[in-house]
Amino acid sequence: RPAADWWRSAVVYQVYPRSFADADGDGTGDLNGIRAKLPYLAELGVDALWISPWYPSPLLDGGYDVADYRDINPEFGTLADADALIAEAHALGLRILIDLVPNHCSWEHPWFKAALAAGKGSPERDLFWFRDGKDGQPPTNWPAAFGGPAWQQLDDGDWYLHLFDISQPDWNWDHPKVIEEFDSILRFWFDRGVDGFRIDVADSMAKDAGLPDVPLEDGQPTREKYVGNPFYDQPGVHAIHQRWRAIADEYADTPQGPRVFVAEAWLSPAERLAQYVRPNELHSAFNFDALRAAWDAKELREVIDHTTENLWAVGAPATWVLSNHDTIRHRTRFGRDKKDALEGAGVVPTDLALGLRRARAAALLELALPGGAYVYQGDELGLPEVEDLPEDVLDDPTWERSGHTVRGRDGCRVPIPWSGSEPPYGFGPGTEQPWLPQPADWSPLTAEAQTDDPDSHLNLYKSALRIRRGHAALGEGRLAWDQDAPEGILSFTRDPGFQCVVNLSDAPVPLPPHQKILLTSAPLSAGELPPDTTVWLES
Ligand code: TEU
Repeated sequence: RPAADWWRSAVVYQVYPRSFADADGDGTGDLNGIRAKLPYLAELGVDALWISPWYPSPLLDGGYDVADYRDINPEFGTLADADALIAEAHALGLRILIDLVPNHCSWEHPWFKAALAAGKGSPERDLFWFRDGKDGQPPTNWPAAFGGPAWQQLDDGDWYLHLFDISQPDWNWDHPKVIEEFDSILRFWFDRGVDGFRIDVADSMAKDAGLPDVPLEDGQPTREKYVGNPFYDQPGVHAIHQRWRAIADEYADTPQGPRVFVAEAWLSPAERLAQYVRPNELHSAFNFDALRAAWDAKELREVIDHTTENLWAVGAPATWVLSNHDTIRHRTRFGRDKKDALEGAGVVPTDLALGLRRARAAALLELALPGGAYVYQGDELGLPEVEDLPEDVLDDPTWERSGHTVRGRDGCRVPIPWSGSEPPYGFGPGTEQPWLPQPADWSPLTAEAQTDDPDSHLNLYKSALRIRRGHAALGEGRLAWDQDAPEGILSFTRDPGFQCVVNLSDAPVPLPPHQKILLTSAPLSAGELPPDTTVWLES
């Protein structure tokens, strides 16, 4: 496939560095841990890695609170380790995307510290959103994503805006110095060889400077991203993306090939998301509608059609996601009742065997759809959400900020089990205590335990990725639905000669006419496709 287009169909593996692999034995994953696992990822068959933030950070939001955009968190390694990682990945044919967090920084960022020190009315404060309150109340009624108001008051009376944690002050993107700083950060990493960026909360940088309140819902400020929301999806955000695209395009004609962006924007419907991937803006955007969809044929088909129609209309590929570091792992979601799928940890009944069966079927669906796909670390091992983490280890700020009503996102961030029969499951050669405890019953889920089992989840991913690479019909392209498929069945063909059938009903269905079975997510019975099973056919 032409290198210039690699991102249109890439399978990208998300690494959450803190929890991936620990080379130095301190219990926290690191860059040298990732380097040691590059051969594993090459063998798995993915095209690229997206590495969640690796910058110096107090880790109050797992690194999405950046204190220095041009260095590596000493807990994770050094710039020299990053250079080596990039070079070694490239040598194995793996591209590297890193995370850009442009909406906010950490309160430990030197420019925020300078703004605090410089005091009310200082030019240093203009780089952020410092305002007077209204009658002792915050300047607006905006809610923070993790709970509480989006404004924090200082002793000198000023309030500063933080759409996320209080430790994450929002940058003022109306200020030229902020704009220029991020131009320079992009060039810094492009010059070091990264292939692109995942843009954190790509719909949030521009704010309505008139600072209007948001509407109330049941007496509380709404958290909805409604059209006209003063801090999400503001028209001004597109000029920023166009500027970044122009910078990426300066690198397009180098032997390394194009540098690319993927937008993280939890924006629905797909008409709104499509604005972010117009030809002079970002290259692709996570499609979270599919992640939020239930295990339901009708709903999934609607999401697939709606997404592809809107993205293709602007020439962008679709980009499928099942899990990431912010959501309940999909094995767990699919093992729950539809209405409870995205509920918090530990509160609803879950059938993990059913969840695993559906996770297998979902993997083959995701990898057969047109466009690119993301695999979150541990998806390939079939890891479930860890729902019973003791309260005293919970680290995600949503736990604290919600007044302990939300258990938070730690359960999908538990360190990866690589080998062995007990924690820390080879998380690192010298690791004694991983930063989050791993369950006692994960030994069958380790990469080592799954390597030699031909029916393992890991080997299903490997087979699917191998077939996907070699098959002309897979990756970028179009699909045609089988309009006669019975209710509960998703069936589509892709040219040349490929068919994918997913049974989301609770009864077996006959297989359509075919030449050869390429892959199934579970054994077939007498020529029939059992419930919660996907098959790839040569048609
Ligand atoms: O997430 C942005 C986001 O809007 C949500 O997924 C968010 O995690 C959720 O509303 C919390 O309940 C991105 C990152 O992926 C996330 O890890 C960061 O915490 C967040 O931005 C702030 O940088």
